[in-house]
Amino acid sequence: MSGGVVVLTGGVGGAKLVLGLQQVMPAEGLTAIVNTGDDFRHLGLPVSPDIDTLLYTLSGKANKAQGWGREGESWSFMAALRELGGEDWFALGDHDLALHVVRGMRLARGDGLAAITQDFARAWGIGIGIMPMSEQPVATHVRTPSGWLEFQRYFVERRCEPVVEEIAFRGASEALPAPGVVEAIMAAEAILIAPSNPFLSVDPLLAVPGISTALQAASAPVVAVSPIIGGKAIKGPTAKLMAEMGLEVSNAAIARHYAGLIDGLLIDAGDEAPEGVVVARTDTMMRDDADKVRVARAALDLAHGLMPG
Ligand code: FO1
Repeated sequence: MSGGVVVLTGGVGGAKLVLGLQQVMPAEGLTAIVNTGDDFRHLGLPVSPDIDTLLYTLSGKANKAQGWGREGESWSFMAALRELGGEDWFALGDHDLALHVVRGMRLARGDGLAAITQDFARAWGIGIGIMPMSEQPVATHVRTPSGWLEFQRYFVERRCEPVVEEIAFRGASEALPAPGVVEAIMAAEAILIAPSNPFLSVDPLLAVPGISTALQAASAPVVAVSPIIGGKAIKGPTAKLMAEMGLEVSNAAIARHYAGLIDGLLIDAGDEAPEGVVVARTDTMMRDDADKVRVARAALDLAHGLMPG
């Protein structure tokens, strides 16, 4: 594809699709635009979980069982931190720590998150484009019965147990798309939305005005991979969140959520097709690499089928 493929992604599920895409198409034709709504400063360090999960996944460094962080991680820093009474609810492995320290140092001297991320990707032999959605801060917060929580406090410290009544992306309306993001969207021949949590990992991207405007103006078909299989979400709080927001946990609800944005929806072979959107089916469960390749191919095929002319 001359115009290339752009994939909007966040979280572990999204990284799996990007890994599949990386195996079925040339690296220079693929650009991942990554959610930064989960980013936060922890112990004075800038942590970008969805960018880091993607870097680890695409470079083969990821702890696959855990979903986040690195394989073969060591925990000396955390042990020393605990001795000193430091906050230990958010686990920073020794190798992971280096990423945050270097990112912090470069941000402090004025480098942009996009350039830093691209340098990390190239240092680890990743050929595809990896772009943060924005270089300005966007912070996902959830409103619970006991008040607003910043995302990592909800997701990690509270293990997603509080009921979510509202979700907000603080800073999104002032945030600009990161350098290259709009150009990649406008030049794309296909735009994919990974099976990430639509409410927590995709919506922050769509909340950046310049990104949603570009997506509406783009000529490329937009295809989403549903995060729901058989009325359940595979990982994370998607299904719980949908139930708490009064949404049925179904592809119809996903299609409604993305209405006006998507032209196609890839759903699991066993699920029924929602109204009003072109669907394709495959086994969308991604366990091993063959699964990821299958789902990536099916998403690209659906996008191809929706291209004009
Ligand atoms: N998730 C956890 O459940 N517990 C952790 O201690 C934890 C630490 C962590 C450190 C770095 C990083 O990049 C991700 C980390 N995550 C942890 C996962 C993270 O909360 C999620 O990957 C995203 O924010 C949601 O997709």
